[in-house]
Order: sequence, then structure tokens, then C-alpha cells
Amino acid sequence: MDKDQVADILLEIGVLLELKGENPFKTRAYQNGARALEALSEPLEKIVAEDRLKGTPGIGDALLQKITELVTTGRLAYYEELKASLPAGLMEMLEVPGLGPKKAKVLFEKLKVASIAELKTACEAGLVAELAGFGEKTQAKLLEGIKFKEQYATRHHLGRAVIVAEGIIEALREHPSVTRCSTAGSLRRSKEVIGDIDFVVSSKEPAEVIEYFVRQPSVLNVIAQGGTKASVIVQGGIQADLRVVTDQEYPFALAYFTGSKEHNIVMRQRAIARGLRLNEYGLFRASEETRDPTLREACQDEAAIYERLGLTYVPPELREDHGEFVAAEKGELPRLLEWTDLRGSLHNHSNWSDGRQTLDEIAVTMMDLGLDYWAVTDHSKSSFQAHGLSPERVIEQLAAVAEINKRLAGEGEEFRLLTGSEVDILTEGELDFDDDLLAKLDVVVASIHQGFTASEAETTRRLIRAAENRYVHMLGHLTGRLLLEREPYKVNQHAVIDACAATGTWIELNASPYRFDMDWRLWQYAKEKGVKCVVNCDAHRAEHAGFLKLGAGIARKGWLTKQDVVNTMGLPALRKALAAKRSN
Ligand code: DGT
Ligand code: CA
Ligand code: CA
Ligand code: ZN
Repeated sequence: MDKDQVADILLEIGVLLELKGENPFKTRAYQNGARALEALSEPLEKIVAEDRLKGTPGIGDALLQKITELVTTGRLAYYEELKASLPAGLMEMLEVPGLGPKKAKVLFEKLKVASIAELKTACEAGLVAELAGFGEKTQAKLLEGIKFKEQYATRHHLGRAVIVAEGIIEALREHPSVTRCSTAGSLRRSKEVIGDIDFVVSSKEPAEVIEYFVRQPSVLNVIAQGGTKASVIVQGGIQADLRVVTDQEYPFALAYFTGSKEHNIVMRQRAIARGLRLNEYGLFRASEETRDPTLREACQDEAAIYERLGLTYVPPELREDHGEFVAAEKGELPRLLEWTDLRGSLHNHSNWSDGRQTLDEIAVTMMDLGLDYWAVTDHSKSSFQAHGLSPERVIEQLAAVAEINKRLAGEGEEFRLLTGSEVDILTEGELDFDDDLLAKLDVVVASIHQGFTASEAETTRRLIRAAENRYVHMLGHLTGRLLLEREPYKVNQHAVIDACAATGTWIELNASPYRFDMDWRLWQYAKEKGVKCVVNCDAHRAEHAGFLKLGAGIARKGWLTKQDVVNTMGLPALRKALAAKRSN
């Protein structure tokens, strides 16, 4: 077990103790322990193996023993007993927006409420409002939170689905009876959240492929299994559908099951206009719905289908009936960004604020990934919940980064860390740091982290004022949404885009699968106005570098090309671009 996994378990123990009503200092001890682990700059396994954890501030004897047990055995009896001593639904209840461990404990003790379903019933019966410290308002808020969760229970974050889907595709590719295979549906179109995962396979031995599919290690449960299709539940509780077709049918099935439904409808109409019939089995020379292979137009791939219908190939991400037909008819679809065009990320965190990695770790990891640069933009002082930096700490961080860059230069490396800040936009649109400090930083991202309930006009004004600051390079996560979790705050995005166009400010495409913010539907407008995009990981851990690939998918969905995206530039060009707004 590595330090992140151990830290997560310590945090969970803290919550469990709070649910049990233990002394708050105990909870605090686990939280401190988790933070102490996060701050370690060497692999935890190594430190434990060499018995060097003792004496680390924040880690007392009791914690030391537990951490050692976790690292060496991968388990912790204390944690498992603690977890078993509480109803499993209680932890799940904490996922309801507005419900913390203290309130959950009261609900459990006074009303025997131990699951989201029971909480809903209790709210609807008015029992929660009667509890001391709750009241009508809290009850209504909890009910609203539950409904919000329910509404999204069947939707999933793209990032989680992609990991499972890639594993299954790799396995399918290796199977001798699989001729061609692909993901389809919303996942292939790179939608920000997805309902289920779809696969299309061509094979001469469908039964064999189906049997192989349902036995994949990521499959938890088989819902339906037939001769040419199957539906399963995979890790994360996500449904996955597989269809097996002949290789002649494959391009048609792939196009059909990739969708979107809206895109398919227009494709069918275009077929009819040409005296043809299009369905999942083929494009047929027939006036009625058919499956007759002798009437099928031969198309060896999807591109051939598009060509037959008078269109250039439409990449899956653009198949949303969002203008792709007009452009494809004229052969004017843009050449979309490739994720490998991205050279680094300009909004990320380190363990100086709420990230997990040290500056050194970040430099090594990102350089090893083959990137050219990586900006460390920790939170500013007002974001105290995220351990925002004071101006003095920012200055210290500048020196620390300079030190690392000096060493890299000495070793002949081209990779550089960039300094920066994700500076809070305060209530009136003023920034959390003054201009003198911002002027010292390579990269300034300005974001809203508070005042989510302000009016649309107010929030719009705040963002525009931030964009007007000459030291602000870009606006971060424009709407503050957390997909499947928190609605965006109200903001007139078009007005903000206009202001960015007028001031030469970039807009971030936050590539975290929990955000994907600004939304893909607005990038065509931004591009029209000449506003550049920055695809940022907003990384808090090393593995978040992988968000670049997901973010590129969303950028493609927004019709963006390499030229539209700032962080496709090499470092010298990027430095010039970063200097441009300041010199105006
Ligand atoms: P999801 O799973 O809700 O995120 O969205 P999709 O787009 O993956 O939808 P899904 O899984 O229900 O179906 C996959 C594709 O199959 C869908 O994008 C288009 C096609 N499809 C499914 N049902 C219909 C339909 O009734 N009419 C048409 N034209 N296409 C359909
Ligand atoms: Ca789907
Ligand atoms: Ca499906
Ligand atoms: Zn942020």
C-alpha cells in the first residue's frame, strides 16, 4: 500500500470515529497523520521497511503501529472492526450534500436512520425537522440533496468508465476470435458523464466472444447474456453492453451504437434522401427497413459510410448534431486537437496547499512522462480549507522552484517547473493577492471558490473584473460545477467569454473528470471570439496527469484544434504568450 492509500484509510478512520461520537481529538489525530503521510517525499514502503517513520511529527506510537500494519500486510484489523461496527449505509449517507458525521450520528441515534433510503423516508415524514439542531430548513436541504443524488445515480464520471473500458478493450483485442472491436456510445463520443459503456465487436464466433466478455475480471454481475449481445455490471457499478456482429456489419453497427441518437436521426434522413436505408446492419439499396445483405452497400469502415452520404468523416466526439453536418458537407470540419499535442498543464497543486506531492516529486514525475513544463499554482490565502498560501509562502515557493529548475538545467534537462498561483477571486472580483506579487509569478489562474449563491449578475461581474486584471492569464473552472455532485453557480458565460476576448484572457478547460469546466458546448462560441483554451489537469496527485487525455477528448468535443489550445506550445513560445497580456 502506498502513502495515498494509507492516508485515505486514516481519513476514513477519522470519519468513522466521528460517527461513533469519539473524542474529536482522536479524529484530529488521524487527519494529522494523513497529512503527515502526504507530506513525505520518499516512498512510504521504503521508510517503513527501514524503520524511519518513528518521530515523524503528527505520527504517534499508536498511528505508527497502524500504518506499519497497513503498509506491510495491506490490511488493518482495527479499521476493519471499526467499519464492521457501524451500518454500511451510514458512510454512504455522508455522500448526501449537507450531511456531515455529527448530524449523521444524531440521525442514527435518535431515528435509527442508517441509509439514504431511510433518511429520505424520515425527511418526508417530517421527523428530521423535529430533531434538536435540525429544523425545517435542514430537512428540506437534505431532501433536496437526496433527490439530486438519485437523479444522477445512473450516470457516471467519464474517467472511471474509461479505465474499465480500456481494460476490456485490451482483453478483447487479444482474443483470437475478435476481428475488430471498439468502444461505442457516449464514452466513445467523450461525453462528460455517461449512462452505460457500449462495446461493438466483429467476429465469426460470437458465442465465444460473449462468453469471454462476461468472464472479464472487471465484470461484477451478468444482467443478460444472449447469442450476439450481453449486458453486465462492471467495477464502479457501471452497466456495460456488448454487441457482436459480422465484419461486414461492423462499420454500420459501430456508427449506430456510437450515436448520438440525434446524430443518427440526421444520418438516416440523409440515407433516405438518397433512396437508401441506414440501420445498425448496413446501408441498403431498399425502400423499406431491411437486413438483406445482397442489398447492402459495401463500406469497409465508418469513413466510407460518411462518404456515401456526402460527408467527410465526422470524429465521434462531434456526433452531437451540433453543426457537424453543415461543416462535413462542405469538408470544413476542423482538424481536432490530439492529446499528445499537449506539452504540460498550467493549473496544478502541490503539498504546499492541498496537493499530495512535493515539488521534487512533481518535477520528476512530469518530466518522466515526457512533458515540457508543469505549473505549480497552489491556492491563495483565502482558500484556508485548501491550505492556501500566504504571500510569504508564495515567495518561499518561488525560491524552491528556482532551486529545482537550476538543478534541472545543470543536468541538461529541458523540462521546467513554472511558478504560479490559483488566486481566489474575492466577493467584489478583487484578487486575493496584490498585483506586485502576481507579477512575480509565471502563471496566474484566477478562480472562484466562495460565494456560490451570489446572483448571476454578481458572479458575472466578479469574473469579468478578474479577467480585466493584466496579471491574470486565465480563468479557472468557470462555473464551479462538480459533475454529478454540485450544480454550477449562476453565471453568464457568454458575457465572461466576451470579456476574455476583449482583455486577452484565456479560459481553462479543467480536465478533471469531476469538472470538465468550461463545458464543451461553449467552446465553439469562445473560439469564434478568439479566446484561447488551456487544458489543465488541476492535478492534486501524480496520476492526475492522465486527465490531459480526458481533457483533450472534451476539447475535441468543443471543436478545438491544436492552434486553439495554449498548452500545445513549446516552452519558449509559451513564455512569450504568458508575457503578452502583461506588456499591453
Ligand atoms: P448514455 O449511455 O446514456 O450515456 O448514452 P449513449 O449515447 O451511449 O446511449 P445508449 O447507450 O442508450 O445507446 C448507444 C447508442 O445507440 C446511442 O448513442 C445511439 C444508438 N441508439 C440507441 N437507441 C437508439 C434509438 O432508439 N434510435 C437511434 N436512432 N439510435 C439509438
Ligand atoms: Ca451508452
Ligand atoms: Ca447502452
Ligand atoms: Zn480551484
